[in-house]
Amino acid sequence: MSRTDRRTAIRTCPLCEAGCGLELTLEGDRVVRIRGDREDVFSHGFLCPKGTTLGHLHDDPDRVRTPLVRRHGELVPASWEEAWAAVATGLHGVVERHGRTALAYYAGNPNAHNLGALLYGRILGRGLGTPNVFSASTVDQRPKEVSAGLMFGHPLTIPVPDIDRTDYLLVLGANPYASNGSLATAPDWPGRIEALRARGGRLVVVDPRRTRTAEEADEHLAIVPGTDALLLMAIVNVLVADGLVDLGAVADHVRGLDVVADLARPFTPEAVTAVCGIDAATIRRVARELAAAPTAVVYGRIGTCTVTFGTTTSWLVDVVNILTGNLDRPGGAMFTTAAVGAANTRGTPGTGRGVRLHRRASRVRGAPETLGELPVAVLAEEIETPGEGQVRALVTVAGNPVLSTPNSERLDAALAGLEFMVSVDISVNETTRHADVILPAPSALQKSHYDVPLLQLALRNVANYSPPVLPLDPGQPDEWEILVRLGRIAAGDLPTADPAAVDDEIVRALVGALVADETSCVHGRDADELLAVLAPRTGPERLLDLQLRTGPHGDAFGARPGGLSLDVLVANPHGVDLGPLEPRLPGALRTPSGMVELAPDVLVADVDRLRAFLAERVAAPADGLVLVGRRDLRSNNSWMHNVDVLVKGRVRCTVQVHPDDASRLGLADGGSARVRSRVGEVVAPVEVTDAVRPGVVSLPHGWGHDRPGTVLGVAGARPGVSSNTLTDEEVLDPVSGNAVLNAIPVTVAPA
Ligand SMILES: Nc1nc2c(c(=O)[nH]1)N[C@H]1C(S)=C(S)[C@@H](COP(=O)(O)OP(=O)(O)OC[C@H]3O[C@@H](n4cnc5c(=O)[nH]c(N)nc54)[C@H](O)[C@@H]3O)O[C@H]1N2
Ligand SMILES: Nc1nc2c(c(=O)[nH]1)N[C@H]1C(S)=C(S)[C@@H](COP(=O)(O)OP(=O)(O)OC[C@H]3O[C@@H](n4cnc5c(=O)[nH]c(N)nc54)[C@H](O)[C@@H]3O)O[C@H]1N2
Ligand code: SF4
Ligand SMILES: [Mo]
Repeated sequence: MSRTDRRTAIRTCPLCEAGCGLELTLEGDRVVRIRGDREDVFSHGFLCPKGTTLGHLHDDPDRVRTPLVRRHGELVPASWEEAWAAVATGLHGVVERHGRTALAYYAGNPNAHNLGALLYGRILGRGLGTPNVFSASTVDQRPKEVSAGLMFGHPLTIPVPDIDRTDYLLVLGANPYASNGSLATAPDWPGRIEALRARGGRLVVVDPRRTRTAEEADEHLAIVPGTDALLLMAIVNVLVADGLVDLGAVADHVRGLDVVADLARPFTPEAVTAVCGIDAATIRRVARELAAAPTAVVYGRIGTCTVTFGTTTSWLVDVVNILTGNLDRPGGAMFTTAAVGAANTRGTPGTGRGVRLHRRASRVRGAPETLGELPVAVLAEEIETPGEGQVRALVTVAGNPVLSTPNSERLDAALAGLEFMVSVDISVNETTRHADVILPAPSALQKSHYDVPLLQLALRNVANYSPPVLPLDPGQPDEWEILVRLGRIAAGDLPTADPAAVDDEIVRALVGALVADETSCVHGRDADELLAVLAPRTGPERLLDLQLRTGPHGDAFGARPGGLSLDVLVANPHGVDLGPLEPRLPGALRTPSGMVELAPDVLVADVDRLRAFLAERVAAPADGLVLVGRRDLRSNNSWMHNVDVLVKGRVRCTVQVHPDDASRLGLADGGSARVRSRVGEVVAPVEVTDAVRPGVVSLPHGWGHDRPGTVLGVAGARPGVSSNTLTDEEVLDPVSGNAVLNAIPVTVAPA
């Protein structure tokens, strides 16, 4: 191929929440180079090693390119017609035999980065019509969504740390040097942290491991896993006791301060110190530093969510931000004004319906519903346990729960007992090997992109659209078309259900609702006139254009000249910068009271459990080992281990053990250890390192690629073990139903 066939494409990376701009060089349909897009308005050329592998993912010979249908026990290639017919037979059969409650749905993490799934996933959910809805959210951020929903009125109204302007950043349970940040969208967290330190700001990291982020910090507090709620309560206690509470500009919009002050009273630094492993003087000092800094912000992530006090900890993060006057001000915790999709930019500013929780419970264990879903930790028992409502068929979309959910061996076995399973995915992996039909999604390069949810949590107001880089393969439906047709078939339609017709109905209904909505910028306009403006676009592009135009930065279909539309984004492939975050209270609130709820009842009630936990731990100090997770820059949950350039080199799936523990247990660096928990055991290579706190061992998740029936040549050669063989499905954060994936009691011995 000659150089004249070379072309450049600009595209946002869909692999993690950072959303870096990429510049791809292609020869024909082959990607020959990927660099950071220096002109991207947000990432300015930053990228990580994963971002350079979109071409590898596309070219991966193991990527599923034609539908696979199970015949005589084997998954074999089939035509789309055959696959859809098999889906219809499978789903309709289960519904006829057992009713709709026998269906279940699991949506995995890449849905959050997938425009088609974001805009049309609801059609699938509605079509299935089952209460058994599960997602990766309940092994991840559900506690934060619940606490934010209760405090601010919507689960995605999550305040984000304004790290570009803050003077003091307290990070708990996050390692953005590996993860590139989460629920706080910004490319180049490392660069932003270095800029914070260069301007004289202070970084304090709370983590049982001395992570890369902790190494960059002014101070690292190696906390005992699972005890962050106690640490934060003690900080609240000091703020109150020392008279340091100052709500600042938001004071008139906050209620419940007295309740919180009261709740924190027993949690003095002296009371919690032995349990958290952080000395009382340090806790006092950090509390005072937070109050004294010109601006400061507390930020917590996975290590504060996937623990038994996940929701309470997530709540306390924002309580501290509020008590120190840092909510809704530059340098503190702020609310994004997203161009698309944000509930806090629709309806009546300052008030709304809020969130309701625990409206129903799971059939077998009675675990709580939150935000329309059940905890994925109950999925296996719902499949195994006979009776009315037993799950007999499962639909997975972009998920690998066999590696990503607690006691995954139990789920692995349960999936084998389903009557029917269909997966929309790109691989035959640990989960999809159980499917009766695999419907292949196009590769990321064949799809358009807009980060609908993640740009609602961006540290700057930006909008960035990417068209597909490569065309779809002949006969290959787009991912949104797959989801819509699957949804219609699940609802009872023929296998030939037409996604385009459903798409037309959706857009007509949305436009109709907008022109009827008194709070919308197109209220009273003629629906047909707006539909004519959106034509001839269809699919995700049309819906995105509609949302852009009617969003807070939109052109309101001509009424606000200069505003956003999809044409504007297409003309600006490096993104549109809409400026720094600005104070948004009280307008961003959607609580029924119109106030920030500092002391929501369900969280106040959970403090009893925290008090009991403290008393129990003081009376009987925990002395065994506990397991925590970790992430690596070159790995992405469970699904990028088939990319050779990422997994080559040193083995990353090791169990990290502190030297004191290693010598006590007779473990040698490079040797092998058997790690056991209540639910299972694994044997993994030992890495002796003082980066973990004594008493803590660490194993990353997403590995364990040696199961029969998977088609992952590279990953299978370096399988590693799954940490979720050890995590316990019976322990949940009772408020959010989130799984507990950290602070798992284990024993470790030489293998
Ligand atoms: N022990 C422990 N467990 C954890 C965590 C932890 O920290 N510790 N972290 C948790 C977190 S935060 C998360 S988000 C979950 C993730 O849990 P999951 O979402 O269940 O797992 P992933 O590994 O993200 O798997 C993604 C799946 O999507 C497929 N895929 C990739 N791209 C596409 C696409 O474009 N379309 C379609 N249809 N499919 C695609 C992949 O092949 C893979 O099967 O894991 C959780 N599990
Ligand atoms: N390279 C890479 N990037 C990713 C991902 C990936 O798999 N690889 N996954 C993406 C996803 S889905 C997500 S959700 C984000 C997650 O983003 P982060 O939350 O930044 O993820 P981790 O790197 O797992 O950091 C969690 C930290 O919590 C610590 N920890 C464990 N238990 C506790 C505890 O009880 N208390 C405290 N204070 N700390 C604790 C762990 O030691 C670990 O350092 O990353 C995203 N980005
Ligand atoms: S940091 Fe995330 S978004 Fe940026 S290149 Fe890496 S994987 Fe892609
Ligand atoms: Mo996640």
